[in-house]
Amino acid sequence: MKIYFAGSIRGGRDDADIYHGLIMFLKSFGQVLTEHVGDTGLTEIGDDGPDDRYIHDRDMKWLISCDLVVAEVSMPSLGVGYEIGWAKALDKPVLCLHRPRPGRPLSAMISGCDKIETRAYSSFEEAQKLIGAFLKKFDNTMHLLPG
Ligand code: 6K6
Repeated sequence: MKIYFAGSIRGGRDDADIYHGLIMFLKSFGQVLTEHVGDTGLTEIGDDGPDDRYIHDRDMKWLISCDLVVAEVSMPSLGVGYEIGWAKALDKPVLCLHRPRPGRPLSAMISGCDKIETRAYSSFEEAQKLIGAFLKKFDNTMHLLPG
């Protein structure tokens, strides 16, 4: 199973540790195409990596080839919103995880879309359970996995 994980980069890296943990968990179910999103050394400024067109075109190829998308959307990010919109248009299953915060409601364009599964969580264990339940619906080999 090819999993596309989306999380904020230039939108801010405050949640990088959370992305890292979620990606490690997702890797027990399949290939995470976007493992770099959980790189805790990556800042929103970046350095001398590939140029923006390269990043966009490579990520779009991964998005087109993936089986499903898991996004952590607590930190608003234009890139993550763009990826979710494309994933929906491409008919990919999408799970959006967010940690509700007073005064910071999730965009209505995410929470109001009936084709996007949006779930609130407050602990890592809760996020793991939500991911497990989501993947179970789309991966008929999951019963072969440990745990
Ligand atoms: C490093 C630091 C700044 O820029 C970089 C390299 N950029 C990216 N590398 C890989 N994926 C990227 C990069 N920029 C955006 N993305 C994709 O968009 C990822 O798949 C993320 O899910 C999403 C983040 O978008 P922004 O708008 O928060 O950057």
